Amino acid sequence: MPRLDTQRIAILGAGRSGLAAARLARVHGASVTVFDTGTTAELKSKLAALEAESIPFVIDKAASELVISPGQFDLCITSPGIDESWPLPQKFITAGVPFTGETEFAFTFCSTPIIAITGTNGKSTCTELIANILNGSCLRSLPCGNHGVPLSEVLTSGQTYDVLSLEISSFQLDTIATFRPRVGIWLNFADDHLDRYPNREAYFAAKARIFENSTPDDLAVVLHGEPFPTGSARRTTFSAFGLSADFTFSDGTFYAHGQPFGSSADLNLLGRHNMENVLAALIACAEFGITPAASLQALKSYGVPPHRCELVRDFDGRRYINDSKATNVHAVCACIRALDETVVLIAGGLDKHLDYTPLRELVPGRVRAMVTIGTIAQSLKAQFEDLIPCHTAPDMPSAVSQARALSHPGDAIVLSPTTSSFDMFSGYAERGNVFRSAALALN
Ligand code: UMA
Ligand code: ADP
Repeated sequence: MPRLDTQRIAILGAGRSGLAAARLARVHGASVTVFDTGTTAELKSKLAALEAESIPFVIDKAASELVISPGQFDLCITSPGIDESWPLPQKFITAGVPFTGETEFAFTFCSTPIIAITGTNGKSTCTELIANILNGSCLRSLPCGNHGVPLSEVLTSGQTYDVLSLEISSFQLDTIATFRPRVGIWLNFADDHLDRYPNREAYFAAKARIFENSTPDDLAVVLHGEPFPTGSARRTTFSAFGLSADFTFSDGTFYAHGQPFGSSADLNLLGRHNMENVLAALIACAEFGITPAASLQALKSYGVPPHRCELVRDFDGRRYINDSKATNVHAVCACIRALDETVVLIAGGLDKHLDYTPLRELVPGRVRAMVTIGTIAQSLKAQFEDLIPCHTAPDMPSAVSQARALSHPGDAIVLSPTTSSFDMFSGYAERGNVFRSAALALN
C-alpha cells in the first residue's frame, strides 16, 4: 500500500467524492487541500465538515482565481463531476501536477475484489442486484461507486467486504490508469452525456476503458453483439433479445449455454431490460462460486428502487408510472417496451442534444400522445407532432392533468423524460416525487 507522508495533495471538488478522497489521503499521511469553485452559500454544509476535520480549503472566487505554481502540489485528485478540460483542473495540469481521479486513487489502496458495472442504463439496478445476491449468499458486499458511496469512503468506513459491487460512470473511467476490476460488466451503450463529451465515440471510448487493464484472470460480462475490445479478459455474453448469447432469457425462462436454469416468475422486476440486468448480475456472481439458480433465489425479495418504471397508482382505469430516472432515449424505449399498455408520455427537461430517432421508431402504435416540459419542451414537441398529438405544459401537475385528459381507459401515463431535470428540479428524484404527488392528487 503506498505511503503518502510527504505528499501535498490537491483535491478538486468538495462533493461526496472529494471529501472521501481527502479523508483517505489523510489516513495515509498526506497533507490535503480541497478546492471548489462553488459559491460559499452552495458549499455551506460541506465547509462545516471540512472545518470540523481541520481540512484546509479554497473555494468560491479564491478557487476560480487561483494560480498554481509548478512544484506546489505532488498530486491532484479530481471528482467525477469535474471535467479535466475545465478551468479548475487546467490550473493544476498546466503547472505540471500529476492528475488522477477519485476512483483510481482509491483503487490503489483497495485489496477487495471488485465487480465493476458500467453501461448507459441499468448500472444502479445491476449494482444493487449483485450486492443483494452476494449478501444473500454470505459474501459481504456493498453497492458503491457512482451508486452513491465513493470507493474512498468504503475504504475509510472501517468495514470490510468480500466483494464490492462498484457502479462506475464514464466520468470516473475518464481518469483511471491502473483500475482493474476482477469482473467488468458492460450492460449496454446508447447516446447520453453529449453535454460533456464532444461526440458519442468519445463517450463510448471513456466507458470502454473499464477493460483496459484486464488480464486472463478477469472476466468481461458483455451485452451480446457489442463489438469492442475487452482486453485479455475472458468474455461471457448475455441477452434477453435473442438466443445467441451465452446467457439468455426468453418467455420467462433463463438459459445458460442453452440449458434452462430458472424462471422470472418470482422476480419483482418489469421488462426484458431488467432481465438483462439480472443476467449480467448472475454471470458476475458465478465468478465467486454462486450458481445462477442460487442467485435467482436470492433475488426473490428484490424490488427496483423508486423512479425506475415505478408503479405509482392504478386509478380510473389508467396506470401512472414514474420513470424519472430515464434521462436518455434508450431508457425511455426500454420502459415503453416493458409496458403492455398504450402510453401517454410526459417527457422533457434540459436539452442534452440526443438523437430521438429510436423513440420516433417506437412511437407509432405504442404512444398515444406526448406532453412535453422543460427547456426542451418546444423542440421535443416539434420532433414528434407529425406522429402523435403533442402538447407543452408549464409544470409537472399540469403535465399530469393534460396527460390524463389525452389518455383512454387502459392506457399508462408515464413520466419517462429522456433527459436531465436540472432546469426545473434539483434532480431526477425531486422530479419523480413531484410527478408521484401530482398523480396521487388526481380525483
Ligand atoms: N465543482 C467545482 N468546479 C467545477 C465543477 C464542480 O469545484 O468546475 C464542485 C462543485 O461545486 C461541487 C463538487 O464539485 O461541490 C461536486 O463534485 P461531483 O459533481 O463530482 O459530485 P460528488 O458529490 O462527488 O458525486 C460524484 C458523482 N457525481 C457526478 O458524477 C456528477 C455521483 O454520481 C456519485 O454518486 C458520487 O460521486 C460518488 O461516487 C451522481 C451522478 O449523477 C449520482 N452521476 C452521473 C450519472 O449517474 O449519470 C455520472
Ligand atoms: P443507471 O444507474 O445506469 O442510470 P438505473 O438502474 O438507475 O441505471 O436505471 C436508469 C433508467 O434506465 C431507468 O429508467 C430504468 O428503467 C432504465 N433501465 C434499467 N436497466 C436498463 C437496461 N438494461 N436497458 C435499458 N434501460 C434500462
